[in-house]
Amino acid sequence: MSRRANRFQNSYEFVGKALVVGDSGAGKTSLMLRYCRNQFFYSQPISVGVDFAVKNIQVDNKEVRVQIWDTAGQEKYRSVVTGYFQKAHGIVLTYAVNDRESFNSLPSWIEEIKQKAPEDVAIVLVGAKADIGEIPAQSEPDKEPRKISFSEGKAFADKHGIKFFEVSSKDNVNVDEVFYEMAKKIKTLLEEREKEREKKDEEEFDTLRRTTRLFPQPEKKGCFEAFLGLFKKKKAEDKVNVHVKKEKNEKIGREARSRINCESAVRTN
Ligand SMILES: Nc1nc2c(ncn2[C@@H]2O[C@H](COP(=O)(O)OP(=O)(O)OP(=O)(O)O)[C@@H](O)[C@H]2O)c(=O)[nH]1
Ligand SMILES: [Mg+2]
Repeated sequence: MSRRANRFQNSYEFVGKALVVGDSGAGKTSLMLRYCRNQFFYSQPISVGVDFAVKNIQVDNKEVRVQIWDTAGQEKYRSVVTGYFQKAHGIVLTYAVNDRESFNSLPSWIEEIKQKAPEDVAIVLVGAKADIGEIPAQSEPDKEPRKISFSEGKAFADKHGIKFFEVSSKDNVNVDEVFYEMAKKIKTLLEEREKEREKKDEEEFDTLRRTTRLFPQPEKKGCFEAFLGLFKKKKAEDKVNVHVKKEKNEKIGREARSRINCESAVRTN
């Protein structure tokens, strides 16, 4: 997933996976739908599994292809959802500003992320439904009023050293900003990993060079560099092939999940 892919004829240069997580009803699906399809539904069905959309996001003149995974927030899906953490490059942790319980759950989400996601995973905290005020709007009289202030959300984010946005999927406020920030963080993370990988490849090549007479010695400059280049290219191609295969499998999985989603329950609140 984390390969630069432009040299293999794709337009994007970085590929990453961002999960949108948080309690049920926090506004995850609405956030993704607003961002990916510019849609909003007052009555959004409860998610029953995991679904994803893909967006190419331009960061510093580079294309970052982000797979955005919308997860189910209900407790019964928790272990399925956290099972995806290991492969995540980014996590959009979501609570609703009018739902204290979803805010109180944040420490346990952070704990799970620490335990199951990669150490360098990028996290963005989102306070969703920012359009809801202390007095519910006339159009949504059944909605709980706002319970968590901006400063309370910000204090939590600062304490954990993560970036914070209040967003409204309904009014399309700060939605693009969340995913742009995520793409930026994913790009940095992938660049760091790429550097790390190149260093390892060179070390591996060096070990091979020292242990076999087939490889040229560094004194033979041009020849040595050509061999090192070929070695790196082969390793990169191997990884891209794995990536292409994975995307294919994920597409098949997505079609199956879409069928399941058609049977999803309708929210009752
Ligand atoms: N006023 C307002 N309502 C919102 C906003 N975002 C989501 N909602 C509403 O909140 C409810 C829950 O939103 P969802 O996006 O389904 O929440 P979810 O986090 O995906 O929930 P699960 O799928 O159960 O995990 C829906 O009725 C949405 O219409 C928002 O920005 N403003
Ligand atoms: Mg949902």
